[in-house]
Amino acid sequence: MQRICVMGLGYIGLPSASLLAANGYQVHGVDVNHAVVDALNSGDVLIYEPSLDVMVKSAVSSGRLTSAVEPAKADIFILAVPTPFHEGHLPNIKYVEAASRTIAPYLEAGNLVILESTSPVGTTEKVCAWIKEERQDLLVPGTAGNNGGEQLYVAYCPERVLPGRILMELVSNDRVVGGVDMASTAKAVAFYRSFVEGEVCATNARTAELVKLTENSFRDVNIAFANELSLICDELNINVWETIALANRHPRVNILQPGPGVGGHCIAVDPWFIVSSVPNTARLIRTAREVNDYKPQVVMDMVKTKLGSFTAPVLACLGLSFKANIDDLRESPALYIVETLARENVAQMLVVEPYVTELPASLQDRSNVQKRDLKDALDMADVILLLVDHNEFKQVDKSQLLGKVVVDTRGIYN
Ligand code: SAJ
Repeated sequence: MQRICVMGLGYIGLPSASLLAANGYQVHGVDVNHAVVDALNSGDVLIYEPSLDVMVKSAVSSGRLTSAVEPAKADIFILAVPTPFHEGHLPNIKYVEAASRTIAPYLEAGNLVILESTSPVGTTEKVCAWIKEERQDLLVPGTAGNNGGEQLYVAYCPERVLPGRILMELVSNDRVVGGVDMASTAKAVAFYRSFVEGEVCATNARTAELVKLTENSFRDVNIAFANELSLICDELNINVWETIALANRHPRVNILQPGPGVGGHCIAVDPWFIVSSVPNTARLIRTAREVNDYKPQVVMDMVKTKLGSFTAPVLACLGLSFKANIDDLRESPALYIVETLARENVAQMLVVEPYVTELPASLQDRSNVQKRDLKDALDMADVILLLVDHNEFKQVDKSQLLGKVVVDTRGIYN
């Protein structure tokens, strides 16, 4: 039975580890966070993703998934650690470096190392260099001083799954696999073909790295177009939702939806990895980021104008997560807007977020902020700010909005 060591048990590492265990691999998951490891060893999961808890429980109880804070010897090592950015939008790959150096003592000739974390172009080559620094005795592709014998294989294969559909998309999506040399590509392609139903496409590591960044930058640029259009429509006093719906009737036009800004840990981050590599060339990609990052300010200005006509206004804020029907608050423009308005004390604020049991710490101690259920908040509000298009909010009866001022950033009440 082939052994796999997965470094990082977050939104990608953990679903991948449990899926691989279900596919007959012996999987050892590693996380620096003791709480994550302890929870897993008792079959518990600390993040929410549909069906993940069931899959993890079955993998742990079958003995095919173990976890610890230290790696173990394996045939395949998968690095699925975070790649955030530093101040100034510069990529921070220190967790990839730490994971590469941590696995180095466990590596043997013939092993395959796969980087799955979204990374700037050239990172997989750096993984090779870091491993070589730790293990002069290993034949590492792309590094000098190799002394013959069987080599290590190193490849990049980005994850491209959508939160909320991760387990399904890990199997059904096509994958792009790029090795640092052809032997590594071939070995990694064979591995993904063992459990992926989509097509597994072979390329080199640098292309695979750029493909991932390109996908999310493409989406960011397209959302920026919709967000800019919403500003244009506001200025011209035209309904943006109607404009988009009508323009999309053209057979070759498919405009995305404007919103309060772009959130999540991917689309709001990854385009900067391209900009930081080629700052003078990636002008459209940079501008799209700026347009999307500016949108929360526009929403806040609009809300403050509406609140201005009330003496002691009550503001209902619907949604905190970064997108519909999930509990993920990372880089959420909705959360940023609510936090900023609360700090500026613009109104008595009633926050509705059906996907979290408690308000985040940044809002908990504020005397002007309370968590409420949807009906109460709608009844009590003077102004309603719709930030996330959760299904619960879409089902609101329009009669509940009568007499209220509504700022709808997602176009569900128009
Ligand atoms: N958004 C809009 N308007 C739209 C679509 C999205 O404002 O028309 C906003 C959302 O509200 C959210 C943000 O964009 O704040 C991002 O949401 P998303 O659904 O576009 O994407 P993510 O971040 O959940 O997942 C993306 C996916 N990438 C692409 O679709 C190209 C996913 O496939 C990737 O695996 C994931 O990033 C990742 O991990 O990189």
